[in-house]
Amino acid sequence: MTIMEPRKHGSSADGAVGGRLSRFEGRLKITGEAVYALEYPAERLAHAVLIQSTIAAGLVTSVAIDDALAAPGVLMVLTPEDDLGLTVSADWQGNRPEEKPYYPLPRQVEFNGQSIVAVIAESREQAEEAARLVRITYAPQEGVASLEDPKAGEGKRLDQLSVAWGDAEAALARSPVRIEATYRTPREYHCAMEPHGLTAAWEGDQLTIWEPSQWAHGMARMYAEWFSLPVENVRIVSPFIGGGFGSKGQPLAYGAVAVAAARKLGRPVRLAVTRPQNFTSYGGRAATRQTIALGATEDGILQAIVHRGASETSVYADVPEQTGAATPILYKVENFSSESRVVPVNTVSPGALRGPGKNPSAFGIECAMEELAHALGMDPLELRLKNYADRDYQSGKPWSTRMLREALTQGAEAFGWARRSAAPRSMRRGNKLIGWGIGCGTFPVIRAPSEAMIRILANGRVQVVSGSIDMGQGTYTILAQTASEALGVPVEEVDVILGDSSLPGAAIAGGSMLAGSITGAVHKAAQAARDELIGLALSEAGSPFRDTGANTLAIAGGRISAREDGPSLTLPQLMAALGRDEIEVRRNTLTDDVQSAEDQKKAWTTMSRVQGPTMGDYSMHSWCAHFAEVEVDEDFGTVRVSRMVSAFDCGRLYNPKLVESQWRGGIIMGIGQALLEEGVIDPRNGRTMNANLGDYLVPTNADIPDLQVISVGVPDLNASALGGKGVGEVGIVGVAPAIANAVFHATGKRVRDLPITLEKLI
Ligand code: MCN
Ligand code: MOS
Repeated sequence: MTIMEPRKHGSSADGAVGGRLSRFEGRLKITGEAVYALEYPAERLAHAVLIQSTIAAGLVTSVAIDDALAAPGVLMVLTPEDDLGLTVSADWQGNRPEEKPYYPLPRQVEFNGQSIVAVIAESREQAEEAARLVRITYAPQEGVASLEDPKAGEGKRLDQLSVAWGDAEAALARSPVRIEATYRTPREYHCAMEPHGLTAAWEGDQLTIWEPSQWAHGMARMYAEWFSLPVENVRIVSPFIGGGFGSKGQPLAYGAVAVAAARKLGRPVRLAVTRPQNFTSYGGRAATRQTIALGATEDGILQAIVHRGASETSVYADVPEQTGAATPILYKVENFSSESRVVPVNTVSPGALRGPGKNPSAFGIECAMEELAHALGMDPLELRLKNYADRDYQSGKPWSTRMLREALTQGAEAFGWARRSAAPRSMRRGNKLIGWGIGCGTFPVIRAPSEAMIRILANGRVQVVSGSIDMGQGTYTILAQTASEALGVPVEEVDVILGDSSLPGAAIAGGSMLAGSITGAVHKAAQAARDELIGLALSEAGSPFRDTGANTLAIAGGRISAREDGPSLTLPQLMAALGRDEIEVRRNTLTDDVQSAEDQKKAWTTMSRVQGPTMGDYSMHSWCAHFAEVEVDEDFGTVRVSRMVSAFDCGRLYNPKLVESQWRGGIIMGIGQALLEEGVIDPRNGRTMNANLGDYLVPTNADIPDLQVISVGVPDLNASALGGKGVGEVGIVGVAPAIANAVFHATGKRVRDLPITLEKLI
C-alpha cells in the first residue's frame, strides 16, 4: 500500500490471510500524517459551536441572541425558532412511515445536555465567545433523572425481547437449590479518543461531509433523507477514525445542524463537539437492572433460569439494552423465561457500545452462575462444564461451531485454575487478598452484504476499493492480505482505498460484522480478477501464453507463469503484452436474487439485508472464557486486576496479531467497566456530572496487567467465506463478571452493581 511500509513489520509470509502483519495505517496515525474529519482544509470555512440545555425537561420559552449576533465575527445563530427544512429519516431497517419535519434544535427539551442553539462565526473562538452571550429561558417540566429515580416506574415490556420455553417458574419452585439476585450496570460512555464532529460543504445540491463514520453508506443515506436529496448527492469521507466503539454509526443532531448551517450560509461549516458535549450528543450504554433466579439439582444440573431485565431509554425512542441477550444461550437449560422492559428517562437515547446487550447480559448470568456454584459448594469451572449447552436451546438449532469447552479448559490450564483454593478469603499475598473468577462471553455472528472492487493496474499494482471503514480494527490490513493471497501478488503491491461512500457499498463496521462480510467480497472479486487475467493471457493476441496450449496459468509472487519451463511474466509485462491499462472487477457477497440496483442500494445503506446468527440452519456465535485474578487491599478496599487469561473461539483469524489486539482492547474496556466507569447523574436535573475524561474514569496503562489471550477457534465456513467469526466485541463480554467473581472470591463480598469501587468493599 502507498500508506504503509509493511517490510518493516514482518516477512512477506505475513502478507497472506492468517499472517501477523502490523496495521498499515498505524504509522500515519501516530505521526500525524492521517487527516481526520476536523482537519480537512476548506476555503471560507465557518465554525459552529453548540449550546446545550441545562434542564432535564421543559420548553425553551425564549432565546435572546442579539448580543451574540453583535459579537465580532458572528455569522449566524440558529435556535428552535429556525425551521431548517429537514425531514425525519428512516430507521436502520429503512422504514420511513410518514414524512415528518425534523428539528435538530428542538423547543421541547427531552434531556439535560440536548443541543438547542448553534452559533456560527468566522472562527471557533469567536463562536465560543458569542455563545456565552446567548440567554435561554425555559419553562421547566418534571423530569426523570435515571433508572433508579423513584419516578421512573416499571416502564414498558418489550414482547419481542421476552422469551420462554419449558415452564421456568414451576421448575424453579421444584429445584432443591435456588439463588436469586439483582445486578445493576450504570450508564457508560464510548470515550473514543477522537471526539465527534464534522466539516460539511455544499456545491450546488452536492453535499460532502468529512465525518468519522462506522458506516459511510448508511450515514450518507440518512443525511440524504434529512435534506431530501438523492443518496448519490451525499458523500461521506472517512478514511481515518480515532475509534468509535458504536458511537459513529449514524448521523446525529449536531451533524444536521452543521450541514443546515452550511446550506444557509453558502459556506463550508465545521462543528467540533466538545468532550463534555460528547457525553450527551449521543447515547452510550444504557443503565441496566436485572434479576436472575437459577434453580438446580443438588449435584449442580441447571433446572430453570428466570430472568427479568430492564434498561433505561429516552423519552422519545425505545432503545433496549438487551440484558437477556446472552442468558438463553450460554448454558443448557430446559426451562427458561426472560422478560425485558425499557424505562423512559430524560436522557439522550442510549446507543450501541461495544458488545451491546451481551455485555450487561453476561454480567448478570455469569455472576449468577458463580453465586450458584458457591451455594452448591461446587467449583465454578465444573458447574459451567456440567451445564454445557450441546445446542442452542432458544432457537433449537445446532451450533455451527462452539469451542467454548476448549476455551474453558485451555483457559483454566493456562491460568492454573486447579491451584485455586475454594473458600473466599483463603488466598493472600501480604496484605492483599487474592481472588480468582471466571466469566464467559459470547457475541453473535452477523452477516451482511458488501461489495468490493479490485483493479489491476498497468504497473502491476493492485487496488482494493471499498466504501467500508477502518476505525482502528484493521480493515485496511486484512483486505490487503485477502487480495494478496487470492491474486498471488505480494502484499507490498496492494493498495487499499477505503472510507468513502462514493466507493462500493459495505456493511457497517458494527455488530462485529464487517471483517467477515468485506473479506468475502474482496476474496470473490480478487478471484474473479485473477480468472479474468488468466483468461485474457490465454486468449488475447500478443500474449506469450496464447500458443502454449496451457489451459490454465499460475500467479504467484506477482508473476504469471505457464509451466515451470514455459513463459513467466511479471504483471506489468503481462499488462503491456495485453495492451491493457487496467483490469477492473467488482463483486458482492449478495445472493443472485437480490441484484437489482434498488436492492443493492438498500443492501448497503440500510440493515434490511443483515442476517442474524440463527437465520440459516445453524446458530453461530463467537465465544470466550475469561479468567481473572484480583488483588484487593484489605485496608483500603482498592481492587487491582493483577492477571488475566482469556481464551476465545472466533473461528479462523485473518490476522492473529490484530485479533489479539482487538481482544485485549475489549478486555481493557471490560476492566474499566468492572472497576471505574460510571456516568454520575444529578438526581435534581438529570445532568451528567462527570462529563469529561478527568472525572469519568477509563483505564490507563497502569491499571492493566499482563493479558494473555488464546485462540481455540476452528474455521467456520457457515459464518463467513473465509471461516472467521466476529472478533471486535466479544472480548469485552464476560470480563466484568470474571472480575466481580474474583472480588467475591478474594473478599467474600458480592458486589452486584458496577463499578466495584472501594466504598462498596469496606
Ligand atoms: N479479525 C480477524 N479475523 C476474524 C475477524 C476479525 O483478523 N475472524 C480482525 C480484523 O483485524 C478486523 C477486526 O478483527 O478488522 C474486527 O473485525 P470484526 O469483528 O468483523 O469487527 P468490525 O470490523 O465490524 O469492527 C467493528 C467492531 C465493533 S462493533 C466495535 S464496537 C469496535 C471494534 O470493532 N470498535 C473499535 N473494535 C474496535 N477497535 C478499535 N481500534 N476502535 C474501535 O472503535
Ligand atoms: Mo459496535 S458497538 O457494534 O459498533
